[in-house]
Amino acid sequence: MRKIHPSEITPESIYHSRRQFIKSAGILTGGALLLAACGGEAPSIAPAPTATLLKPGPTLTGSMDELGNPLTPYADVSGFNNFYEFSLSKTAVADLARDFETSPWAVQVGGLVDKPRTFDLDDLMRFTQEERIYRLRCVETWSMVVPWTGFPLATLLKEVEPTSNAAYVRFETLSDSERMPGLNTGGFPWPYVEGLRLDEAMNDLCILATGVYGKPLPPQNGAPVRLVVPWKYGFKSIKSIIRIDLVAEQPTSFWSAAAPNEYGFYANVNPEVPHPRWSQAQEGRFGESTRRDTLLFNGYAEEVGHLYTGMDLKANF
Ligand SMILES: Nc1nc2c(c(=O)[nH]1)N[C@H]1C(S)=C(S)[C@@H](COP(=O)(O)O)O[C@H]1N2
Ligand SMILES: [Mo]
Repeated sequence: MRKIHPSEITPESIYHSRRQFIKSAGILTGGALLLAACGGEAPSIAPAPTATLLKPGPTLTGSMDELGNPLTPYADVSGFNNFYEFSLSKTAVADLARDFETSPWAVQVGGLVDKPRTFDLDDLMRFTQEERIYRLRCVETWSMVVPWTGFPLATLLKEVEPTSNAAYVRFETLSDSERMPGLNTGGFPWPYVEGLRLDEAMNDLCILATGVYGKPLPPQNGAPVRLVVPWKYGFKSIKSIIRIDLVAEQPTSFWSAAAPNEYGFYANVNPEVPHPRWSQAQEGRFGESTRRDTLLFNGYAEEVGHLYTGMDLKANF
């Protein structure tokens, strides 16, 4: 597989991929002005200032996912972001988050565990970091292919030794209105929280990401550490985590609390379970001008399908 040299991602290619995206976004949303939970504002036509986009580092090794899909350019991955703690505008997040201080950082892990522990950044970086190229599918129907670096969540959970009555994992994002201007946006159930069933959390595909494109995560992508659950809609992949608790009962999540009729706990990517405002049958991949069919579990059915045997996926949306 061929390496992407940093010089290949020039301002010109940024410009072209953006134009291509704007074209496909027009198809996606029908020029929509739907004010959507989980974003849904019409994409801004103005490109983000390229000076704020970090350059990819030299350690990226892969160039496509296991299905042969090329990586979404770094400029898009780091320039088009849902991170409501900073802004509801996807193209404004990178700039607003640029000076977000992520060191020192602490992730407190506790609840129903035998060995509660606080992990600082060095602790997290001591886990063997690996590259995982995953499809990222937002419930708004856009998708990307992203090369993360990180480690399986399971390796961290094993260290704290969940007790036998731990059945779910609850995650929480930092909530500091001095540093995150979007927290002043009223009407949302801050802090951003998420949850997984313990067996989902232990699945090898589920990672804590500390990097993207072979370099540390930029703030807009959830620095210094965020969850990535590639078979679920993007909103499950909670950013900038400060707390992880093992719990007995199914926890709530930010979007379920905000709009329970629209966002369920499971949020598995499924072409046959429409969102009230978006059919999920198809999706728009960044850089592509025609829509493609959505894959069950975002194409990871072989790895995670067994977690849902016998479950009604429409009722448990
Ligand atoms: N704390 C927090 N995590 C979050 C969000 C958010 O607003 N706040 N947005 C989610 C949504 S809707 C998506 S699609 C992904 C986007 O991740 P990306 O910006 O790295 O592509 O982050 C998810 N994690
Ligand atoms: Mo999303």
